[in-house]
Amino acid sequence: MSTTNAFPEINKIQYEGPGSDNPLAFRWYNPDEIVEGKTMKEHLRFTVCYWHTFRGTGADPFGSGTMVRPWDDGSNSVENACNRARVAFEFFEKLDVPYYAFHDRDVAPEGDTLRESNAHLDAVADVLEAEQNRSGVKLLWGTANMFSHPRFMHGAATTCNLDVYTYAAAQVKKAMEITHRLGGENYVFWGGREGYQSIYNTDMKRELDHLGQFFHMAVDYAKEIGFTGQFLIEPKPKEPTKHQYDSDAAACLNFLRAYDLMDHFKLNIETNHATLAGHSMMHELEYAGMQGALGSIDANTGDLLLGWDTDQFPTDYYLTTQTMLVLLKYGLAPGGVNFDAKVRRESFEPVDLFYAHIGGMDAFARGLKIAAAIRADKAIDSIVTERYQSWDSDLGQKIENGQVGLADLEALMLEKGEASGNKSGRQELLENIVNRYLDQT
Ligand code: XUL
Ligand code: CO
Repeated sequence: MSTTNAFPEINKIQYEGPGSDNPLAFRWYNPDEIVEGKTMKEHLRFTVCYWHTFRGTGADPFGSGTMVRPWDDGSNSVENACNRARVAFEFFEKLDVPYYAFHDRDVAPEGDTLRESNAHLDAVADVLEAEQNRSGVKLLWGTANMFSHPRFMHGAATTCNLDVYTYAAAQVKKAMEITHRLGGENYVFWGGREGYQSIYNTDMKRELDHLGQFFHMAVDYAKEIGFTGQFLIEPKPKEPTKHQYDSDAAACLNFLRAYDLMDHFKLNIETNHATLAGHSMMHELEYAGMQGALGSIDANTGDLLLGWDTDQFPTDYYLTTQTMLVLLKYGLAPGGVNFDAKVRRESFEPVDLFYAHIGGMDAFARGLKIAAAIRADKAIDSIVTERYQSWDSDLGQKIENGQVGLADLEALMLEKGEASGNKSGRQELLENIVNRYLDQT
């Protein structure tokens, strides 16, 4: 039994099947249903993100907050933070999600000094720990917010101000300790202010060297305290700075290789960040996955007509099917599907938080089923295999194994005179196949 009663009208959300018209029931997410040998719950590892769901106010650049949250007294007190944390666990349990994720400054208020902020975090962590033990809900990941406070105007690990760098290091140390204490399965770095606005005032090489050192210090400290969770970097191309260093999966992996960090980090891929980078979610997932670096996802979506990070809840079956096709291929654990998404400013009532998450969870469950059906029939794979068939030949294998050079290939083509004909890419057929599985699953 939860220790609060913030949502008295809402009982635990149950699976009722696709025919249900109950808006407070799952139509597709059936936690114990087996797909590809594992339960949906094990595949999807749904996570509620604390910052949007419990700290989002609905404020935007044109107006103040709109959200009605009867349990929140609006103060910055530790007491309010502790009460809010208890309400959050009532929400997690009613929604039947196994995980949550937070930034240090979402769960506990910033104090006047670092020491005071740490004490606030310790106090709220006591509540989080007790609530985790009571409910069985676990921590997917923790992270440090090093972008909201004005001290981070020039960055945190890439700042020109050594004192701010030192502060950031201390803050990450503490956030890692708390994540470790709460059994967090991952630890995330999103470099909110790690980037620059103008190269005129920026020593890019020096900033990136500092960032590399920062991550090495984090790796060393994890070893020191016995934290074995997965480190994750979350790519994002713009907002807030014009040039974010971790702009997409490729940029992050290049950075990790250059600074000898590949063994310690994977990526947390977010849909709206992928699209802001001019990529699709599927591209970013595949790019990370093929290099063994797919760690976790932040599930949301942007808006076709707005060019910014709108962080909407994902409801599009094509998007979730595409995402699950890649996640089933590479696996997700110890990562999860974290709803880094916020209800719209106009959806200000507590019940909207339930509708939003139920819709996102159902969309992912349906995407999982459709992707599994496509994979079972090899409906896409068989066409891809066929497309690359020429590479299965003796020559193709020799090239892939590095056994031939340009002169060998020249000799072969001089002999042959012209390349043999191409085969169709069959894109339209593949799109029709995906539609058929959408219809039938
Ligand atoms: C910002 C964003 C962050 C990270 C965690 O766009 O996605 O909330 O997920 O710092
Ligand atoms: Co995110």
